[in-house]
Parts: sequence; C-alpha cells; structure tokens
Amino acid sequence: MKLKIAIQKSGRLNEDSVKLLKECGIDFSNSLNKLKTDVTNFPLEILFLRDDDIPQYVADKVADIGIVGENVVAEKQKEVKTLEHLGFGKCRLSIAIPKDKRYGGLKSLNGTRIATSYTNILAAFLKRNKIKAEIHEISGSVEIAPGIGLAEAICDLVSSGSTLFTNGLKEAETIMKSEAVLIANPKLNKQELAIVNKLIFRIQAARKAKKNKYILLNAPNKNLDKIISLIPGMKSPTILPLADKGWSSIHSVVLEDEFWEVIEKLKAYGAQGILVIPIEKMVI
Ligand code: PRT
Ligand code: ZN
Repeated sequence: MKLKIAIQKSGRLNEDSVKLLKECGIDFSNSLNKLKTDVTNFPLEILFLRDDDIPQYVADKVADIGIVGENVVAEKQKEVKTLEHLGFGKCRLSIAIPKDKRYGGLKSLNGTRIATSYTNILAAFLKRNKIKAEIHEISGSVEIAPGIGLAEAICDLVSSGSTLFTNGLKEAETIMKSEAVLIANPKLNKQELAIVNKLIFRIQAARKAKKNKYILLNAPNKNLDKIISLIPGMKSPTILPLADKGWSSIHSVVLEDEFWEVIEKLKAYGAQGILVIPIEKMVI
C-alpha cells in the first residue's frame, strides 16, 4: 500500500516541499505538468495541488497527508491534524494600514473596512478582541485596496514587508505567524500511520542535520576540559591523541546558531586547525 501526500503544484512552497522530500531520500520526478507522481523507493504517491485545496483533500482522504502553510490550515478550518512544523514558508498574517496614518491601537480598527482573503482568521481575531469592523473579501492583490478606496486597512501575509512598503502601507498588528506544516487526515489506519512515522523520522533527521555542523579541531590537552564543555556533541565528543604530544584531536557537533560564538571561545582556549563540515542526516 501507498500513502498519498499532497504538495503545492507551483508557488512559494513547491520548491522547498520537493527539496524536503528529496532530503528524506524520496526519489521522484517532478515535471511541472504532472498531477501526480509515483515514488519508487518509498511507499508514497505525490499529488501536486493548489495550496488552498490541500486541507480539503486531506480531510476527504483524497490525500492522506499534505504540506501546506499554517495560514491555509487555519483559514480553511477542515478536519486535519498538524503533525510537524517544517521550518520553511515562514511569514505572518498582519493587519496593515496606510503609512501616513497614525495607528491608534486595536480599537482604532472599529468601524473600518478591512480587505482580506483570510476572512475566517480575521473574523475570529476581531471577535476575540471585540472589534467591529467590516470584512471585505478579495482574492488577489489585497494590498491595493486602501489605495483605490475599497478599505481603510488590509489583512494579508507579509514576509519581507516590501509589498506593504511599495504600496504605501505599514504593519499595524500581527494576527498569526505561519510556516509550512505536515498535516494528516485524523483517521489514518495503523499501516498508514506507520508510513507517516517513517517519513516524520526522516524529516526530523534531515532538519536536525541542517541545524548542526560537524566540527573537528586540534586542542592543547591542558584546555581539553574547557573545550569539551563548549562542544559536548550528541553524547560526548570523540577525542583522539595526536602524534604531537600534549595535543588531541576532537570531533563533535555544534548548533549552527551557536557556531560563531563557540568558534571564538575555542580559539581563545588555543584550539587550532578547526574544520566545520555540513551534516547530511542526523539521527540521535
Ligand atoms: O497557486 P496556489 O493557490 O497553490 O498558490 P498561492 O498563490 O495561493 O500561494 P503562494 O505560492 O503565494 O503561497 C503559498 C504559501 O506560502 C502561503 O500560503 C504561505 O503559507 C507561504 N508564504 C510565505 C507566503 C509568503 N511567505 C508571502 N510573502 N505567501 C504569500 N506571500 C505574499 C503575500 O500575500 C504578499 O502578497 O507575498 C507578498 C508579501 O511578501 P513580502 O516579502 O513583500 O512581504
Ligand atoms: Zn493558493
């Protein structure tokens, strides 16, 4: 049996979704005009769909699992389970107003018209905050609404902020943060869940590998303890004596985020010949 996964056919999440599956060792051809494709080395079939349709298809079990933005999951309100955050497609859903208007807090949105394609999320946000505003549903180019007199504010996705900027708008409130997630039909059977878990295991290994680097260095034995405490690695670092007495070679793993800070301290403790190497997969 095969599990069906829905990913975006084209658009902002397509490339990273394909990349993630390939990093999980899943082999397939992704020609642009295909609706679906078979995987030969993993029990998976890939469906290429519009992102807006993915929650519905997963809820209806046309696909068993899917990769889609949290924003779409929240907006569509379908019966799906979020299994895993995937770390790409990061953005936020924000309310924006004209740059030259002073923002007087949430209350100042009372009585305004807000243009959006995220009507459900926005309605829930306004209700939660007891704001009475009119929601104008538009499906594309939301950012032009204030300029053409359709609304006083908009609610749309923002990543770099340049779209808002070029349209004379500024962010006033962030309603939600979003990234791509793996969603699943809530009623998968045992066999299907076993395949999902296998996939999640691979996703986690690939993501962990990206967050870490393999590090090799030569350290003076007198500072070995201090150096080891800086790079404790997965269990503990590997230490090998060098032919040069008084020196050891240390192999370990460091977090990408802490990398530069750690390197500086290692150098201060006399570490030399520091090599840092990307890790392909990481299983702890
Ligand atoms: O054809 P299909 O329906 O599948 O695609 P789509 O056009 O509806 O979606 P697409 O490909 O634009 O976005 C897919 C998903 O990417 C979204 O649902 C989000 O989860 C995620 N994502 C991440 C974004 C952005 N960043 C983003 N910046 N989706 C849209 N945008 C748009 C935003 O709407 C605005 O128009 O980019 C503009 C703002 O970007 P900045 O960088 O100028 O702030
Ligand atoms: Zn879409």
